[in-house]
Amino acid sequence: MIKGFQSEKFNCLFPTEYNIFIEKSDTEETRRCEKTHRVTDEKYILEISADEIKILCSGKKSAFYALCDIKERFANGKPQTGRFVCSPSFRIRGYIEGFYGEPWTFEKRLSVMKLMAENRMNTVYYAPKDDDYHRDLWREKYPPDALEKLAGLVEFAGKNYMDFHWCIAPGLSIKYSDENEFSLLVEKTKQLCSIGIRNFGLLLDDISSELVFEEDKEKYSETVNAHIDLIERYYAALKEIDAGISLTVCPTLYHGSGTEYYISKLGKDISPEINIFWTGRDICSRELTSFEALKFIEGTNHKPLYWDNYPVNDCAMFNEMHLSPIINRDPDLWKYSAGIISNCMEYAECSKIPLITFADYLWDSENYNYDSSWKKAIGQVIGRENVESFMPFADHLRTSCLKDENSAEFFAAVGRMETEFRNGNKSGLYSIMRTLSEKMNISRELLKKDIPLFAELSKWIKKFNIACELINKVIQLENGADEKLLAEIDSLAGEYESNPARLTEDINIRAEVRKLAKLN
Ligand code: LTM
Repeated sequence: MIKGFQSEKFNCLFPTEYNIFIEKSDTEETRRCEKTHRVTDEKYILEISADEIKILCSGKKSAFYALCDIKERFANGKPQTGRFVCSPSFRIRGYIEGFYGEPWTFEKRLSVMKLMAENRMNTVYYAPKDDDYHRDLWREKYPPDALEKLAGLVEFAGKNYMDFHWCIAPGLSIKYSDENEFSLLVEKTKQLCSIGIRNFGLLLDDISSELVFEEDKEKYSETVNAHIDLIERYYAALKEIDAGISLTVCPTLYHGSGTEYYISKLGKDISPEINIFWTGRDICSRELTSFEALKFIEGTNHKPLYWDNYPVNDCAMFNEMHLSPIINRDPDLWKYSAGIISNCMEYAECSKIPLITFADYLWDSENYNYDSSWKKAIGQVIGRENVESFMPFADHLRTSCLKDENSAEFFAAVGRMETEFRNGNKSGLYSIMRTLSEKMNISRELLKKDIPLFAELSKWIKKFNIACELINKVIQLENGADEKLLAEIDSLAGEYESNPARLTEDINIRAEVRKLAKLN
């Protein structure tokens, strides 16, 4: 047990055995990042000895990051001693509430933002598809109570060193050539400016790629011309409100190579400072490579700002739970992109796990280890003491655009059982099955705990519970396969198969049971 003082701001215990000093120094040493050739206010240096930690940093943001880093080092016991120079790989590191489905509550938003800031993300985009005032009712101003909530988010973001970007998506109904429509867009934007927002997004994704109104066809002839005109006029209007305002756009074609006609023309014709969202080769991209980023730059004269559609699980993916760590993003991608913004799931607690791994990758992409980052992330969300027990369940929540195969640990055990089966070693086979079942049942017990993550996972937990009961029954086959037992197994298999939540799928339960019954 480490003696210490509780820090409310960091929600952790800083051990009193250590003296922690912060030295403010705004010099080349604390501001220049050698790797990225950037001058940054996010760099810090830690000098850790057996009883003392000295933080060298240029300001409050880097001091905050340093303390968050120290908190994590203490979570692993006594921190390693030495001098650590820490600075980020990617400049823009963040997430977007950009999914279809129930938008997060205010409390969930604060909770995700706090945790992501502590993991050194610096950006949050607000763009829930089902916030009516963001998309369907884009012309209408927020009612006072909703505006007050947004103001609360903006203030919280500022206190946590996060840049808050508010996005508007008028593309479902806007008449591009109508001046009155443009005035409504600017008026709405001014409402958001009034609560301190200085970063905006203009999202034109998931709309018709053809012009709808005759007046627009006449004026612009091609969709891309209407979009360039809207983006440039909007950017000019923003700059008139405040020269410091930033703009990000999401084009209608937001995936591919970046050399297609629409995106290439759009990129080359809009101001170079405007960030362009890009999801990569596909809508949900298995990989993001530096080569592809270079192609995008060649096509558009912009570095892509990745809207990374992981862990989002909306629309056709709604039965999948995307808990895996982020993988397959090139280690040197920071050189060729403006940053990465991860699109979240409507499940805020669940999103935290992959988001923390994104944060780790974005901070130090060359040294990112997805497995250790994943375990750390799970520990931060459910408590380190619960990580091991959670794993047999988490093993089944890994199918996504990143990888097809689920249940790696489970299938490794099945593989070992098959070997025993081929060798006719019945007791060896059942011994492996019992170990597997014990682990699954430990997970099952853990999942009964009152932890917010588990409430969100109820749909998948229900199915996992059936799997646990199923394996508990299958184990009984060791003592003989009577009709009653076989019928019970059959009924549980039916229940399991008809449950649409995605867990382990590629297993023919009945065929496996028939094989086992023959062993007797
Ligand atoms: O990806 C983009 C730019 N737009 C939408 C997202 O809002 C949605 O969450 C994802 C995943 O379904 N796909 C999209 O096309």
